[in-house]
Amino acid sequence: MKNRTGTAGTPRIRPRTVVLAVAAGAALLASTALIAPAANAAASTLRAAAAQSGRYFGAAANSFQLSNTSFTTILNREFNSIVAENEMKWDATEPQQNTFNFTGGDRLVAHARANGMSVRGHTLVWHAQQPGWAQNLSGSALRNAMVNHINRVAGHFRGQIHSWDVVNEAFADGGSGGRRDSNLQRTGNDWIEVAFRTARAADPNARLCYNDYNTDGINAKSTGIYNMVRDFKSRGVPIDCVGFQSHLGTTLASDYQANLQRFADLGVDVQITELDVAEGANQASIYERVTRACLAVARCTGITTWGVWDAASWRSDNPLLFDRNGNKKAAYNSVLNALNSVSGPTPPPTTTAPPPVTSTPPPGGGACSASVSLNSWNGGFVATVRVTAGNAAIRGWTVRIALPGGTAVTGTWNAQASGSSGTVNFSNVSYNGQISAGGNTEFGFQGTGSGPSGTPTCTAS
Ligand code: 9MR
Repeated sequence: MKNRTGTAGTPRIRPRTVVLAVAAGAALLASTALIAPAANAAASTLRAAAAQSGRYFGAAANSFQLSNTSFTTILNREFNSIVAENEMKWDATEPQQNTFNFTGGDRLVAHARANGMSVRGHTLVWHAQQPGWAQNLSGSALRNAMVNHINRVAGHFRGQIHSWDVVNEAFADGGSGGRRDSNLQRTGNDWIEVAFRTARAADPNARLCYNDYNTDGINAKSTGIYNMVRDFKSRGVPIDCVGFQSHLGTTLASDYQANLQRFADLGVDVQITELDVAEGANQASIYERVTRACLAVARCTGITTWGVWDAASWRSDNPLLFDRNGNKKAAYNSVLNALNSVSGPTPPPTTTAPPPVTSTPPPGGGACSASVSLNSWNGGFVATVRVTAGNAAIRGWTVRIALPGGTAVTGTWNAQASGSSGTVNFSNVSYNGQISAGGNTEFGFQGTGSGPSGTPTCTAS
């Protein structure tokens, strides 16, 4: 019997001791809190078991739950990733246009940092849970508001998010394989790629994911998303991962794993992002099959359940791993055993840390150059500017860009702008002035009107 129920930190009994204990009789065995017969002992928590193959195991949470110590005891012991169930959504973070509220999200991030957890960001843009003011916008006003929202929210959490759900649920259900109609979709089919490019500039170290449901096998909807990801990869649109929400019923598609694999084969990570499974006879086995599918796909980097315990689920059918009293369910054991028994391929390392800070500034006097890549639509644009150092390291830079008449800069990230129209100087901010010889950094700005067309000049200090 390989089942172990001890907690981390409890002294392990070596195999030989177990043999002696068995010889001493069942009474002694029954009173032994922890039995760890294998030298290569399996992990006793979800987070430790997932970490054996370099994966994370996460849960959705709300900041108010952090005041409940029964809740945090389980959260901290079992999970090493957290996602805000609601508090990083558009309605929560920007209740009035350009007025931001990060209270709940900040609290969750602080809890994660204090407890060795990474953070999934959910979600920058979604047709649902928009604040009322955004629901009433359309066209370029909505597009600009979306870009501003991404800049401000991803900028606020910059360097602290492992993966962002940049766009959530943009594809239609049913057999069309096409986009869902929404106010965002009506701003133009390129809204998704604009969102990804904007997010990349706002937080260059976050993995950028597309996230959706009813994608739990090879079907029309998942194929529509697959085609979008393939197109993005071929055109250099920055996408790093696809989230499979996996809100599951009483059956699981036989090609669940094959579907994950075909996305991974496009060169993106895949993540199980909102897992919950209907209660009933199949609950434990479906949880197990999903876990094994992730472990079998090298680029499946982690699993998140949509909540910790049944009491807090958005569903009423007890779909999580812990019951309403916080007890481990059969489904918990099936996931833990699956994580422990499969030594799946290790996912590639993902970059989560902010870039290292050089302690000694390089000597000044080097040269730099700048190039602009533009994403435009009728009435607005997002410009991403790459600043590249010459043969010597530089310690600061200013990029001078001439804007056409009628164009106004409405937002800048990773740089300080001297003005908003005419010829504008964009200078480095505290963390991106130093560039090593031949290295580069990026900043961006958005605006109304048409974007710059001339070649920018770059001056190094
Ligand atoms: O669980 C979330 C629930 O508390 C919210 O009321 C609801 C609307 O914002 O969103 C739920 O989470 C959803 C997630 O954000 C996106 N995928 C589907 C999830 C369940 O509805």
